[in-house]
Amino acid sequence: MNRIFSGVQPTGNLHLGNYLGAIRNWVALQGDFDCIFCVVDMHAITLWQDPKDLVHNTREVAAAMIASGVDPERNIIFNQSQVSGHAELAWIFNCVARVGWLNRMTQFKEKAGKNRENASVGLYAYPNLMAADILLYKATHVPVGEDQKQHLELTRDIAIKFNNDFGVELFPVVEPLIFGAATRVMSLKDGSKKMSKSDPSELSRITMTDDADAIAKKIRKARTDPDPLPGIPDGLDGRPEAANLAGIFAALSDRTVADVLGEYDGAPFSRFKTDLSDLAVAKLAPIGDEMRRLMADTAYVDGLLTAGAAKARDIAAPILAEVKKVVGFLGA
Ligand code: AQP
Repeated sequence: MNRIFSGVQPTGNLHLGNYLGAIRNWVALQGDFDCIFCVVDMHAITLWQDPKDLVHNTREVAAAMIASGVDPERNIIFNQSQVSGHAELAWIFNCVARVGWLNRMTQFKEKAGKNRENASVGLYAYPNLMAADILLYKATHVPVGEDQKQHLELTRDIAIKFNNDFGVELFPVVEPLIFGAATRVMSLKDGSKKMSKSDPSELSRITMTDDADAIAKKIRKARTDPDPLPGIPDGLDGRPEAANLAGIFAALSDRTVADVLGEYDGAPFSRFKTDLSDLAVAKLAPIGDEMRRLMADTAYVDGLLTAGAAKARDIAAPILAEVKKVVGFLGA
């Protein structure tokens, strides 16, 4: 069976983009793939994290996965730092990837901002660790949102270069799985920016733990333009905020954007937003409630992550041993 690896960073404010772009798709894929889902805490510390928050947020991501329907019995769920193979393989990949490749990564440029000299080395090498996460398990498919496409191309480049350099066929060339009506959910306050955990405006994102009132308020206050909704997707050209809300509606209702627009052709945003808000509450509030229930049982969540890590280590160990032998590390 083909294997999936995917992860979410425990950096707080888990939002609708993380849900629609990643976690919800994982639920759809389980059963068809051998799945490994990871709370990537080592990625999180590439930007400063308060240690207490990191523990809380690690549990919260695990709870979000389970509450969304990822089955911890059928799939492996664990946090990255419990499996040291990620760091070991990342070091080898630091020596395979080229500085020029990393210099082209747009996420580093965005996250480091103007103060690039002061960014952590970890933030710069982040894509190498991501390649290690995936290839440590010889995963063949990676479900992600649009924003991770460039990093996945780098993972493919690293796998190909490693195989070429050492004259082996060790790593698979991974395929991204980017699907659903909302592969790039945008900020509710600015349709040109992706919805993100680090946006200073709470109103820019719907979080997975927002209650019904918060969801309704954020949708009501979401930025729109003065025109009514168009009847076909072409009518969304040049209207990023309208396109975003229509995409969210389609994704949450498992319909196409064309279908949704067919229903709301010419409707004012006031009516559309009321219906979107009811839909979002119906889909997200039960997940939020279940997350809160799971978060109250930290022993259960922690036990599950530790058990998942043991299973992940069992898969990773022979692959890492094979890599070390190929590289020429004595004792492997
Ligand atoms: N806006 C989005 N739309 C669709 N998918 C998204 N993802 C993130 N934002 C969107 C997908 O969620 C998964 C986990 O992302 P992550 O937590 O590892 O990192 P991120 O992309 O850095 O998340 P944020 O929210 O954008 O955080 P900040 O603010 O720190 O930059 C990935 O599959 C990602 O594609």
